[in-house]
Amino acid sequence: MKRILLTGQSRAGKTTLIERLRGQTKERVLKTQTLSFYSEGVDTPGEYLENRQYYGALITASMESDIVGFVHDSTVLKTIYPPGFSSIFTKPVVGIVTKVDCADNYSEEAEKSLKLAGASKIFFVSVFTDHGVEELINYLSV
Ligand SMILES: Nc1nc2c(ncn2[C@@H]2O[C@H](COP(=O)(O)OP(=O)(O)OP(=O)(O)O)[C@@H](O)[C@H]2O)c(=O)[nH]1
Ligand SMILES: [Mg+2]
Repeated sequence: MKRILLTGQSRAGKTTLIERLRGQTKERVLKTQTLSFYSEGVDTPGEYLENRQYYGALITASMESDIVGFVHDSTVLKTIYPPGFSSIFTKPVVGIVTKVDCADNYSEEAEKSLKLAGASKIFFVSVFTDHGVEELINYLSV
């Protein structure tokens, strides 16, 4: 399985997703305080994307992964990803739109901004309903 580094705003659902990829079903995850390395992926705090001074740490951490996932909460309209952001990484970048089970859903806008940021493929997932999770796991498995 490819090892994926997840970045995205605070509360975007990165840790919940990583736990699912790890086969864990925790009802509650704690706020991520620092980089967390697992064989399935690398979890990062939202602050690493929100504050530019951490970009270097994200780039360094991505060296330990095969692929980078730009995570975007579908319930949030505003994007944090600058256009072309994928170019700071030397690894392929995919987009992951989370929480698609929620009624307030800006998935289309999220897809557009993730593509603009340079994501080559976009996944739509909900860890709560498991929508799209299998597709992501299959993608990471080949
Ligand atoms: N409705 C819904 N909520 C979700 C889903 N995935 C995560 N959440 C909720 O979103 C909130 C934030 O999830 P986290 O996984 O902690 O988010 P994070 O991106 O790791 O946040 P930081 O560690 O602060 O960067 C939690 O209350 C989760 O239960 C989902 O698929 N659907
Ligand atoms: Mg987290």
